[in-house]
Amino acid sequence: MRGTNTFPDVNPATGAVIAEVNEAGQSLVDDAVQAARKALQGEWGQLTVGQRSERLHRVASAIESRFDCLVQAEVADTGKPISLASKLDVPRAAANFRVFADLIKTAGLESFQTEMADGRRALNYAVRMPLGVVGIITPWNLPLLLLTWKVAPALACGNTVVVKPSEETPATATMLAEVMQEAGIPNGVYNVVHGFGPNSAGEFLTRHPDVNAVTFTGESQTGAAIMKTVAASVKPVSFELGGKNAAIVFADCDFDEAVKGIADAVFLNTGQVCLCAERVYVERSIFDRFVEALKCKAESLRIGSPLDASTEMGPLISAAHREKVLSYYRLAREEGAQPITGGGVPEFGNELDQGCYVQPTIYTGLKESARCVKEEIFGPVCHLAPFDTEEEAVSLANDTMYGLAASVWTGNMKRGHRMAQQMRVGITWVNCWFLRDLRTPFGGVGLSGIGREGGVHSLNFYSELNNICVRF
Ligand code: NAD
Ligand code: 6OD
Repeated sequence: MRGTNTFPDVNPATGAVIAEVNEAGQSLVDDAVQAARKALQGEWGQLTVGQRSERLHRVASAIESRFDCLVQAEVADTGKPISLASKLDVPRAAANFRVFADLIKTAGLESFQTEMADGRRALNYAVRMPLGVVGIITPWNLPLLLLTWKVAPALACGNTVVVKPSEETPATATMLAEVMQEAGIPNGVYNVVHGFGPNSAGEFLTRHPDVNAVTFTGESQTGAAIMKTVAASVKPVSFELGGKNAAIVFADCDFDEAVKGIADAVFLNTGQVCLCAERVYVERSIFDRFVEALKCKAESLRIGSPLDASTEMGPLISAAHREKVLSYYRLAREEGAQPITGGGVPEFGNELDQGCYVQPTIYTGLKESARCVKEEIFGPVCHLAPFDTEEEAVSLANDTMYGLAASVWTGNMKRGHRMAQQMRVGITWVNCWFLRDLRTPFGGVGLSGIGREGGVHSLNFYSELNNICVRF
């Protein structure tokens, strides 16, 4: 079946259909994989590392020169505020290419001189080889940022890619193909297929025998399904999955900075960042004051049209996702939560009432075993609970099947390090949140993922190492 079916791309702020998208069937996915394989044998496969690096810088420049178009497309697809797409999503897409363009030229590899009993020696050194064709599957929350986070190191290592962006956000992955052409990336190096997961483009790609590795960002359950699919052909996988992240606030923190930081960590991108904090533990002596201050922040957030430069919070991604988030708002009440603010749907009196908006929401009073404390909601919502000791805070934060990120807020740096080193997660921030250095390892433990990307960790995933041993 070729791409004969289409599906609508909907603007979640208004419910308007922006585009009809071709769903790739098996034969279109076959063609994309074949094009990627062929490109490995062509000009792309002959480029030196320096030449590849230079092309990736050109991709970054082409992204920068299409900045406004990419921002508009990302805003229309996701409903995120234009200020956020302009500050975070599109600049990071360019930065992803620049960082890996530089790193591939400078990252060294280990070498050993081996001494043998007969007095002879051998030199061992490793070289990087591309994996081949990499299948890349990405979610809808930071579409271009998360896609380029994988495409850039994959290309830096000399691979070719077939990407399957989320069915909710097809636009910027498609525009990136034009960017690639403009930047002189040969045809077949970057390929896009659109569609869904099971029995659609996502599954066809991960199952494909000519795909050498799969890198995926999305829900933990989807990761489990993909793992099953790729198991038959023993492909390497890298998984960046869900989270139920904790923030720990000590009484000695810089109070205003912590309130601001936690408000970002809960509400940024309408709570649709895998790193968002949905569980906030606050030292008892400042608990009531902190709850009140966060409530004020939540109630002062400007919710509105993503195209308005002053908007701070847009809609959720889709009607289905809004229903999921609202079902957790209802569940929280059934589970005995005390509502602090929100819990419903804002009213605008204009076309935004057709959009997928929810109120920023805060609860207290849930048991730690409540589903709302255990399950990832992926909306602008958090539960706050008090703690009395460091040990208790560590134990509460780590009591989860996930393990993506944590943040600790304290004025005592010794305590900051001590707490951070006890977090069972891939990333811990102290007195900050989502502060990124792209050279650092990024990933999760438990249900939050397999492997690390970022810096040399990405290079190691997207390449095979061939150790060469020369006796002399
Ligand atoms: P999702 O898992 O529903 O979908 C992600 C992608 O997988 C989409 O492109 C989808 O079409 C595809 N897919 C679904 N089923 C598939 C299958 N069986 N085979 C192949 N492909 C399949 O996730 P989502 O709803 O798009 O994104 C939200 C989730 O992503 C949240 O859980 C969030 O925490 C997680 N996330 C994690 C990170 C991270 O870095 N750890 C980053 C962003 C989002
Ligand atoms: O900053 C990154 O590199 C990254 N992968 C962020 C993921 C955010 C999740 O929604």
